[in-house]
Parts: sequence; C-alpha cells; structure tokens
Amino acid sequence: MRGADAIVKALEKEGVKHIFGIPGGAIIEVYDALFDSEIRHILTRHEQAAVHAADGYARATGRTGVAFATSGPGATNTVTGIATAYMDSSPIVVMTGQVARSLIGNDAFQEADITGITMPITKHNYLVTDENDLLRIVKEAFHIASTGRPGPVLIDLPKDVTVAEVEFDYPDKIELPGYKPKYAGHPRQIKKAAELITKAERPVILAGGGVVLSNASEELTKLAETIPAYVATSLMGKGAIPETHPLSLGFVGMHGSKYANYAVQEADVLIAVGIRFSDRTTGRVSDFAPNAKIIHIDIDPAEIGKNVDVDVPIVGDAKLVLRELIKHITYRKRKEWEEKVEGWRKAYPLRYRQDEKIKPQYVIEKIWELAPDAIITTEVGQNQMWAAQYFKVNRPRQFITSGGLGTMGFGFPAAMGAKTAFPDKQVVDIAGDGSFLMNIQELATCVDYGINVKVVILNNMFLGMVRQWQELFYDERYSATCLRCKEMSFEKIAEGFGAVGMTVEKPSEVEDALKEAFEIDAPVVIDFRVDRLENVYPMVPAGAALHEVIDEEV
Ligand SMILES: Cc1ncc(C[n+]2csc(CCOP(=O)(O)OP(=O)(O)O)c2C)c(N)n1
Repeated sequence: MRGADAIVKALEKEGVKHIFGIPGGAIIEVYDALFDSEIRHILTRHEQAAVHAADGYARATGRTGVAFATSGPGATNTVTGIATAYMDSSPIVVMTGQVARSLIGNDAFQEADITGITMPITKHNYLVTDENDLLRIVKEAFHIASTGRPGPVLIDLPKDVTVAEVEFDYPDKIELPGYKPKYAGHPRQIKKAAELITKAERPVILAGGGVVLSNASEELTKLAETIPAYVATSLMGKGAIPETHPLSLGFVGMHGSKYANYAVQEADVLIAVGIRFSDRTTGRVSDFAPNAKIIHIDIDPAEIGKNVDVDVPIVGDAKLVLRELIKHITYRKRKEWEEKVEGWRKAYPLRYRQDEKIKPQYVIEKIWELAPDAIITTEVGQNQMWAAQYFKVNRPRQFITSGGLGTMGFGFPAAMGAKTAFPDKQVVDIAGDGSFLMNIQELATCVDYGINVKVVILNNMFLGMVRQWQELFYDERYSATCLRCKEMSFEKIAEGFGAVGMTVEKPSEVEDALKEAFEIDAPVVIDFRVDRLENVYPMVPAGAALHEVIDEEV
C-alpha cells in the first residue's frame, strides 16, 4: 500500500480517534488516505490552533493528541504549539508534510527544515528518509511521546515517502536502547525521604504537573493525609489534590496565596513531587524554602538539582514512588504548625474589592459556583491568574493552561481539543480580550463541527498583565498595552461566525448571563466588560522571594 495509507492504518492501530490539522500539497496523500478512515479529522483554521487542540485533547484525556500540517508555512505555524506542549510535558505527535526527498535542501516550494527548527522544542523528531522506516518511526513516536516524561514528537514526511509502496507490517516491539525511562524509585532513597518526613515538624508537599501526568493525585492526597502535610501546587499541579480539601493551600508562586507562599518558606521539609522549580513558582531561588530539607521526586533525572539543590533526590514515576513512600509513614499531628498555617489562611484570604464595576474575580467565582465540574482552559495574563486563584479545581486534568511557555491564544483551541474528547462536559475558556484575538478564527471550526465551548472574555481592553507591570514597576508608562477597541463588539464577531455572542456590563447580570450560556447548545462568547484597572494580587515581584509579597488594601 501507499506510505500514506500505512500511516493512517498505523494511527488507527495506535487508537487515534481524532486528528486536528490543515492539508496542503506535501501532505495531500495522507489526507487522501484519511478520507477512507474512521478517524475523525477536525479542520482547524490555523495550524497553531491544531497543535493547541491536540495538546488540550492530550491534557484532558491523558492520551496522545495528534496534529497534521503541510510543509513550509503549515509546518512553521505549528512551532508555538509544539513549544507550548514541550514546556508543559504534553504528549502529542505532530506530522508534517515535506517536499520530496530529491528536493530537500533546494529551497523548493514550501520547503522548511522543520526537524531543524523544532529540534530544541521536541522530545524527539524524525525526518523519514526511507519508506521502510516509516512504521517503526510512527510506533516509536507514540511510545516516546507518552512514556517517561511525556512530550511532543514530530514526524516530517517527504511527499514521495507518502506515495512509495510499503508493506504494512506494524511492529509490536520497540527497540530503543538509549531510551529507558526509570519508573520505580530507589528503595533506599525512599526510606531516607520517609525518615526526614517522620522527623519533620513543618512538612509541606509541593506538587507539580508531573503528579497530574502520572495520574498520581490519589496517592498524593493519601500521602498528605497520612503525614499529615499541607499541599501547595505549582500552576501545572492544580488538581493534584482537590482544592477544597482542608490540606490544600492552592497554588504557590508569583500570584499564589500568601498562606501557600508562607508555608513553603517556613517548611522544614519540602516534599516536591513532579515539579521542576520554575522561577514563577520559586521566586528568588536563593531564598526559596530557606528552612527546608528538600526531597525531590521526578521522572526526569535532568530536573534533579537543575534549579534548586535537593537533599534527597528520587528519580521515578510519581505514582509508584508515592505508593512506596506512603508505606513508610505513620500519622503524627503537628498541632503548632497546623495552627500557624490556619492562622495565615484566616489572616490572608484571597480577596478583592467589590464595587459597581464587574470584577473579573467575581466572574470566575460565579463560573465555579455554576459549573464546578467544568473543564477550564485559560489564556495567558491576568485572566489566567484570576482563574487559577478563584476556580477551585476538584480533579486532575480539569484545569488546562499554558504554564511554561505562557502562550496567549492557547486556551481557546485547547478548549476545542478538550471538548472534542468530552463532548458532554462543560468546557470553558477563561480569556483575556488580547489572547482571544490570537486564535479567534477557531470560532469557525467550533461552529463547523458543533464544538460547543464557552468563551468567557474578561475584557479590560488592555494587555492587562503587561499593563499591571507597567503600573507597578514602570511608573505608569503604558507603552503599547491599550487595545483601544471600545467600538469592537465580540458579540457581533461571534455572531458573524455563526456562534452566539453576549455582552455583559453590570455585575447584576453576570450570573444570569453565565447560566444562559451554559444552557445553550452552541459555541458561546460572552464579553464581560470588567473593571479595566483591576490588578492581580497578591503578587511576588519578579526577582523577589516568595514571602516578599505585595498586596492591596481591601
Ligand atoms: C503569544 C504571546 N505574546 C505575548 C505575550 C506577553 N504577554 C503576557 S500577558 C499579556 C497580556 C495578555 O492580555 P489579555 O489576553 O487581554 O489578558 P489580560 O492580562 O488582560 O487578562 C502579554 C501580551 C504572551 N504571553 N504570549
């Protein structure tokens, strides 16, 4: 059969149900083969959105997402999507068309060296130079993307490879001598960690996205309850423990709650699980958790000691390591520490000033009240931080956000991906007006395929987070952050695409508008005209330590 037919058959064997993408000349054979397949292809309106959708699909399900693009501009349009998935360790396979082998290096029409371009932002990538390698490569790509520390894998497919005759002999074994992720933690290290925890008077668990990726939230919650220890998460770790759990402190870092930040700073033992200590989480790293011995559990040995010195490193899968660790722990209440943390929780709750304008935090609180089980995606900026602060996530894979790369334009196509995987779930993209405009064309895709996501725009007519930095740290010199679009109507734009649009200007209308939107069986865009100058607090300024937090008087 044609290489193209073999690819599609291989995808079927891998259990792929949905692909997001856009065709073109170099990948047309694969699309031709797809025509006869049961796999559902969703034609997005931009390749960046196709990759974000595959990524959102992967984050919501835990299964590998798949995106297609043609050569040249199609391939280069995937770059931001791939880098976004790479930074957040999301398993996706991206297949790109390439010019025929004889033309590679000729500056042929729509030629781009996409394996060269994506080398630093993929877990692995392939240019298929021999059609006899094709099926082995597809098999390896799915294996590499989804095992160990997950990540994006790209396969570049020269057009003549997709036309060439191949025999369909899909391998069932993988031989990658240089790639053997380590899953079980070292028993001696686990014992050492348990000894430290047993002696600790102020233990805190710091959970990252790795807990979500390894489906270890049950084990993590059990560990917290067994010690007992408070749990703070990174942004990516939201959902590692239900945020309504009495031991949850929510997320930590630049816009984390004061009580979470203080608890980390005062901890005497920090149990860091599946976390890479990004600067947004640690604040000034030299003053991060200064009183703590640090236990670091991570599947990627390259993360151990990368940003923070650790006392007990454990390389392994979070789920397996936690299961073992729990066996060595006996419950011991730490009354003094509990009183201290509960004191902070009482003294420094997340709060905002309510007045006659719509407060963005209020909108999020209402979303949470009305749809606590919804899958939430976010854009990037203030909207993302308010969503992280005020939407209490109750399970892993419920909160989908671009943490590492901070990609504006991610949330909406990621919501499309999540909704494609879970058509019966409410999926809400919490957006800023700037971010939503970066992939707004996907409204056409949503309408086309009946992907009924809800977009909640916290419209401040600013690139709000940058404006906030300018207000606080650049003497109110508002350089290029005002979007000046009072006249622009997201409601009409949505309607122009065939979706439902709404505009809301009064706090008293917020709840009814959300209720109505959640009932409508169509893609809905709600333009909430929020208080334009609202800032995100608390805030740890860039370069400050986690306890050097600024807050507003309420
Ligand atoms: C693709 C991209 N370009 C630029 C930035 C830098 N940036 C971070 S937040 C932000 C403002 C976002 O504005 P908006 O989407 O309106 O959200 P708000 O902060 O107002 O909630 C910008 C420009 C980014 N994160 N991503």
